[in-house]
Amino acid sequence: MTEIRGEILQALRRAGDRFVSGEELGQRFGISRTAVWKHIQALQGVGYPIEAVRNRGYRLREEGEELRPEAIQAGLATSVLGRHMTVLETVDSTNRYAFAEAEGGAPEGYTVLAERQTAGRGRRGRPWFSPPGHGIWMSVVLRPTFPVFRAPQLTLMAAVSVAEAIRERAGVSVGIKWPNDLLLPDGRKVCGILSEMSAEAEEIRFIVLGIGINVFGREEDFPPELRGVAGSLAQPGSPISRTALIQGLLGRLEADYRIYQNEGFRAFREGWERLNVSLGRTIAVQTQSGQKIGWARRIDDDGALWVETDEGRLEKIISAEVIFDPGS
Ligand code: BT5
Repeated sequence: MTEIRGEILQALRRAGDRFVSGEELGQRFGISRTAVWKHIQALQGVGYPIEAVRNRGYRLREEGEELRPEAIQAGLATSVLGRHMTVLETVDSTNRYAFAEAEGGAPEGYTVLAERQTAGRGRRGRPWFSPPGHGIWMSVVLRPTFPVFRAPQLTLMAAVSVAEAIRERAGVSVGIKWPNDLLLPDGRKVCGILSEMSAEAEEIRFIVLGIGINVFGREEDFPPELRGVAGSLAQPGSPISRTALIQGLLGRLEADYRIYQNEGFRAFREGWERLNVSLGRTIAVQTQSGQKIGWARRIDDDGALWVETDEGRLEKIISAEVIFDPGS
């Protein structure tokens, strides 16, 4: 989002229910009314619900709100997750921030959100594109009592929780690509999950569960390397409130995390299978010991992916990158 577009958005947010005229905005930012209108159209294009009324000006509907802890907590049906919360304007990475806070003793459920990350991270040092106001960049501190080997399954559980919350609160059916991607129906990635752990021997000290969801944003708002690869939830005309989505997410995560602690991934396998878009396809998996091509057969109670190779051998994959339809 260009600097000025962000400023216009902020001005509309501050105006609340009031209409702000194109003239007033133009004067404030030293641009013409036509230029204001172009910026408004661009904001509408990424999904911000802005009303434009002749002779009155522009008004942002409630769903375009900025993130505020009090507003999020007011509608939160959790007892632990999100009860302690920090919302930052800018941070390098909410995962990095939450990790440091957890090391300093932050309690279970402590949640960090940022409007913008300057060094959002994915797995294996990959970057996560997190422009201001466009998404939900969130990290939650968990202090589970289960053993270290079960940590990767938590990411799979979280994928189910997040997918369900997105369906409930944003009305979008996303699919799960093993292990940690959520995809729009057309295959573009709309969410990534990164859990990072601090452990001593077999004991988990804490896990930071990081969730990145693109809410607003058009194709051209993504950097070239992500165009056609990444997508957002909001469409012009069907507003999504990030506050409501965060409330839904935390509610789901808390309920599912409880079940997971008692019953393990087994309790989520069916839900995962229903939402998954990985099984039954030819995939390439990039593991630490090289690339394997095969047919994704099933997922087991431990969350491992079973792949049948050309020679008919079944291989169990615990951690890898999955590439769909290799060679096509
Ligand atoms: C992930 O990694 O998908 C995990 C991303 C987790 C991000 C959250 S945001 C809050 C918290 N704080 C953080 O610093 N991180 C977490 P991975 O599977 O490695 O995928 C990374 C790849 O996804 C990149 O190499 C790009 O190809 C692609 N990518 C980057 N930004 C994207 C975006 N905004 N939308 C869709 N795809 C993106």
